[in-house]
Amino acid sequence: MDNTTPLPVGLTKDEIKRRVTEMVRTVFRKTIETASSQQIYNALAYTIKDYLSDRWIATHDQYESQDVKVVYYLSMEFLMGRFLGNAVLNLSLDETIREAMEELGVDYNLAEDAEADPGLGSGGLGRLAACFLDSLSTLGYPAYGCGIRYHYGIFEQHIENGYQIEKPDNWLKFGDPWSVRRDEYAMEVRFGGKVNSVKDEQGVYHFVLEDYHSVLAIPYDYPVVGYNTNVVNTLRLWDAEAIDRFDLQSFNEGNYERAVEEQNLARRLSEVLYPADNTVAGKELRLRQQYFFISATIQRVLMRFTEKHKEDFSVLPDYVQFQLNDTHPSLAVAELMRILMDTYYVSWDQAWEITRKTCAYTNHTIMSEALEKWPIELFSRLLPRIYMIVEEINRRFCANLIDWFGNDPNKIRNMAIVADGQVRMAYLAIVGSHSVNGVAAIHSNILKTQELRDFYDIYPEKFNNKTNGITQRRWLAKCNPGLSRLITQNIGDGWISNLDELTKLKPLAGDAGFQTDFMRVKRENKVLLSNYIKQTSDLSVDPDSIFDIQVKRLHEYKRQLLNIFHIIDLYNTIKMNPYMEIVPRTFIFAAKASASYHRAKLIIKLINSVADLVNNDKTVNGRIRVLFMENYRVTLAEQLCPAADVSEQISTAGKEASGTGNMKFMLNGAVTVGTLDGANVEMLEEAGEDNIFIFGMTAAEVLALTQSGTYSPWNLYNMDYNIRFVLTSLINGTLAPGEHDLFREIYDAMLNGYGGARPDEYYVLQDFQSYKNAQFKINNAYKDTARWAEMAINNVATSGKFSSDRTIRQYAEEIWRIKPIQVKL
Ligand code: NTF
Repeated sequence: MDNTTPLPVGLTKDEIKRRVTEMVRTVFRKTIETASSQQIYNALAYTIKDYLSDRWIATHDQYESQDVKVVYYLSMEFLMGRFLGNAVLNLSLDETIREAMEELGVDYNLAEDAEADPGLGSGGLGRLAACFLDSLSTLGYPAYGCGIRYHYGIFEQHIENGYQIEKPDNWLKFGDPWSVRRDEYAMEVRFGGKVNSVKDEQGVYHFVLEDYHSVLAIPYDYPVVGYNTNVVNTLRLWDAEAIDRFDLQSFNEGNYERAVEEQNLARRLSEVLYPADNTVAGKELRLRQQYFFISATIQRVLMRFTEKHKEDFSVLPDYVQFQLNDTHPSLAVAELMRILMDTYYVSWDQAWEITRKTCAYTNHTIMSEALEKWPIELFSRLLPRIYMIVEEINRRFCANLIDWFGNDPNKIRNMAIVADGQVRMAYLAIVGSHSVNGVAAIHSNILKTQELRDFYDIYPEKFNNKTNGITQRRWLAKCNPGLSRLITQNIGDGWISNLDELTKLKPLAGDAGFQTDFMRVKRENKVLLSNYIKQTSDLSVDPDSIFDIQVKRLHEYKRQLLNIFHIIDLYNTIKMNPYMEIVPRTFIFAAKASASYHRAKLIIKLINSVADLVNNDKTVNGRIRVLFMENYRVTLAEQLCPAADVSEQISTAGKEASGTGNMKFMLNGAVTVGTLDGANVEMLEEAGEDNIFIFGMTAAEVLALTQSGTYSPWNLYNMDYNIRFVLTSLINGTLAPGEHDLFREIYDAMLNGYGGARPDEYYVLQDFQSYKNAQFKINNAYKDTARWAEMAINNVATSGKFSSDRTIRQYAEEIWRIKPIQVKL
């Protein structure tokens, strides 16, 4: 870097005022007084982006000059949340901006609120990717996030008459101030066609694709600012356009529609995110999207590599690592092979060795509905050359299997990458990678001993665990200023870059003064949430009640049903003992259901029906309140986490790979009620059993019960009066006056099985009593305020392990083998 041109290091209050005023004037032709919040927000965003550009450029200069190894985190989803607040926090500009805005007479909160929340992900997998990017930059690791610039993110959820209604999420409506469009790096991506072989001058045959159609991939780069560092990495999202924007000939012939057809076809590629989580839709467009961003990314990476290292691909793994975020980017394995062989004439064996050293795969779920398999017909039609390569990978792999296991046709058929008319993407990823990891200890063990056991047998060295984490910058420093301040006052602010420092809070957990401060902050956060609820849904909730929160995707395995059944049971109990004393509780739900997931949508309706019943019943008299908040998204999670007393993490043991919401609530001082599932297991290890409410079957018990084939919900129904009462209320009109059969499907699913599924597949009834006991203990524990405060503080104090900084360091050291850089300005 040329150090004769000094780079600006600080952005002063006056400079911010000047730039924002100027921007509003030149871009929107407004004065500060007349500009809308939206316009102020845009001006601020441009100002900050402008300011961080020097660091962004310096970071890339550093990559170049040091010729460092870079990790490319390949993901169909990046659920980033709003940019402005995070960038401002990480650049330590928060106070300066607030002051500047105040002096300009601008309401900064309104301006911040004008930013759209880009929902380019559907749940945990996409949010994890976003936390990882924050940690990568903060720790100074050279990295790109690579994905798709969907024009529409996950749908906006409205609740009408208790039902989920989906509306398109046009997050780009007011512009996209954080991105930089990089036409100079546009890539051509080819679909369809047929494969031919042609002889080169040396008489060697090579495969070429003919009669294909192409799409142009255009990268939009977004800055990822690290905390307290000059490192700014890049999130590169590819957008699709037609190669010939306009078919001029058709246009001249008067065929206007033909002329724009190409463009429309191309644009569909990056139009919308498939909003499914833990399921696959199996749509052709989805496979196109996958190849689109993978091909563009890998072409570009190899192009950059050859600029430096010519065609010495043997060292590619020393400079490039691809991390496959679940199976969605598995095509990377075949695409890298294709380019190495077809473009650079690398031999199969060498290309294969390079590919396996360069790729690594993370598994995020064992739900069988989420296993990606593509029909051969579709795959080979859309990607004929890629299909050839996958077939050859498979042929060689199956030949090896015979060496390993002898000729065992069942084994081979079970493990083959191509079998039963389908391409199995997980197996392609495993075979083509040097690392396969799960996302929590229990999950990684299940992969080794059950789901991927055959692969573990042949590749034990590949398997490893990387327990998920979350970034404390967004999930504490930014979203919970009250608690952040309190912590910093007591132990300093080292926790923002080293979360383990929170253990310094341990001695304070029993300190009466600190407990009082802690509970005061919690109450303030609950008041803030109550006000927001009042504003948005006109419901009054009592900030002195227990805030009991379950927010996550709506999925049967996550068992929102268990929660709502317990609420129905509590309601029944109050009805029978009208003077019963319980600590008032506010049960809050928020969740999006996949648009085509009928059962999940019915559960949303059920929650809302229970809310109607409970909230309007005079006997209940406010002791319990139930609330379904619409349109769950990052921004809403940021408001909910600080205000939670109880965090519901109640999936059927063995089903939730890790969970990350569980960590956010722990970090913000909620006490968890949870099963021994996913990262809850490790939360228990960290917090100790006195500070968490564990209930229900273990994963081993679930497995044993399933295998025994003896589970009988009818027995529970007959033996347990409360269960009978809850289930009966589903079909006797209590919950759906005039629509008796509305929830019969759920009743049937519980007792008889519905649509081919086992009765009560997720053991809601089996765990019911144990859950109820845990809830009863919570009620009693909360009465002892000092004890409760101690538990909550202990949770914060022991949450250090769950920083994504720890996770990323492990990926970097154990899988990617990359080193941090330092960027000087
Ligand atoms: C999710 N998986 C898991 O369901 C969560 O338990 C986990 O915390 C996150 O991944 C992040 O690892 C998925 O969203 C998917 F797509 F794999 F199903």
